[in-house]
Amino acid sequence: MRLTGVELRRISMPLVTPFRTSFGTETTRDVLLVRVVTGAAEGWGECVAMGDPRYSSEYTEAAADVLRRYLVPALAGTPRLDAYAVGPALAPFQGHRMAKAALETAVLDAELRAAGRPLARELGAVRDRVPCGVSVGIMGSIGELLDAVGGYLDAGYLRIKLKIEPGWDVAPVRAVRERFGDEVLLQVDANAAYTVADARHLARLDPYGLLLIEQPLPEDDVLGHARLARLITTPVCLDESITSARAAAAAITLGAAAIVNVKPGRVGGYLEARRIHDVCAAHGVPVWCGGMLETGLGRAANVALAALPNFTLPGDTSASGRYFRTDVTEPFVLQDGHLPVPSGPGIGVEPRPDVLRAVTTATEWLPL
Ligand code: NPG
Repeated sequence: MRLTGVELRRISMPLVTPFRTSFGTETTRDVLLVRVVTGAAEGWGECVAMGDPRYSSEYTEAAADVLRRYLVPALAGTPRLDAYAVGPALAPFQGHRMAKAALETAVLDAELRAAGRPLARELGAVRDRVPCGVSVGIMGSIGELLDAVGGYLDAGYLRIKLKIEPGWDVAPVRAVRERFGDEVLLQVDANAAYTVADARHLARLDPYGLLLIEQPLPEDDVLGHARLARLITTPVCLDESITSARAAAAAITLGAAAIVNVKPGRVGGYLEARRIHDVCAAHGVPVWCGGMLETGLGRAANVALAALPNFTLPGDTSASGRYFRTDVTEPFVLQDGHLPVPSGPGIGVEPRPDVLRAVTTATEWLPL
C-alpha cells in the first residue's frame, strides 16, 4: 500500500450530560481524527486522548504534534506499508500510544476497505453482536445517581459501572444495590484515586457482590494492586496500568489483575489489544472493552474487538445516544442490551459528510 497523505481533523462534540470522574469533568469531546489516503482507499482512526493530560500523560494537542512531527513522517520511509508495519516503524518514538493507535487504525481500516475485509473478522471475532454496559459518572447527589442508573437500566444496559472516588464509593454502591437489587451486574472504577493504605475502606465494598473494582491505585503501582487483591474479595481489574501485552502478562503473574480492561488507544492499537486478549485468555483472565467517549468511528472498531471470544464481560461500549445528540456516523443503537458488530469492509462505518463538516474545527493535510 502507498500512502498519499494523512489528514488530521479536529472535531468538537458536546456530550449530552457532563461526565465526571475522579480526575475531572468532560463536557465536550474534542477529538482528533486521523484519515489516511492511499491509492486504493481511505481509512479512519480516532485518537482517544482527552483535551488535558489527566487520565494519562497524553492529550489531544500533544497527539497532533507528535503525529505531525514524528509519526506520520516515519511512515514515508516504510516500504510495503501495511498495518503490521506501522508498529515497528513508530517504535523508535517512546510512548504516545493513543496517537500511534489512531494512525495504525487508520492504516488498518484503509487496508481492509481496499481488500473488502471487515475488521471484526480480521481480528478473530466470534459474535455478531456484543453485550453492553454503561459507565455512570460521579453525581451531585445519590438521588441524581439513582435516576441516572434507573434510566440506563430501562434503556436495556446489561451492566452498570459506577465511577468512584474517596467520599463517593460505599454510599452510592449501597444505594444502587438497595434500589435495584443484587441481580444487577455492577462494578466500580476509581481511576487511580486511592492508595493501598485505603485497603480496609475498600474492603467495605466486598459485601455488595461487585463484578470488579477497576484501577483503584496509581498506574505504576502494580505491586500495590497485588497486595490489595489479597486484602479484599472484590476482583481487581486493571485499566491504566495495562499499557501492553507485556505489562498484562507481568500484572497477571504478580497477582495484580484478575480481570483486564482493554482499550486499544491506551495500548497503541488494535493489534496490541488483540495480543492482550490472547495473553489474558492463555492465563484464564477475562477481558472487557473499555471506552473513551468515542464517536461512532472509534466505537465501530471497539465493538469489533469486543466480539472476540475472551471478551466475556459487557464493555463500556454504549449506544451513541449515551454520549452525543448527533454522532458523526449512523448512530449505534442499543438492541436488547447489545450493539451489532459492523459487517462492512474495514471498521464498517463512514462519517456522515454533513455532520462531520458541522463539528469540524480544524483540518491539516500532511502529504507523504
Ligand atoms: O463509555 O466511553 C465510555 C466511557 C467509559 O468510564 C469510561 N471511561 O476511565 O474508563 C475510564 C473512563 C474515561 C472517561 C477515561 C473519560 C478517560 C476519559
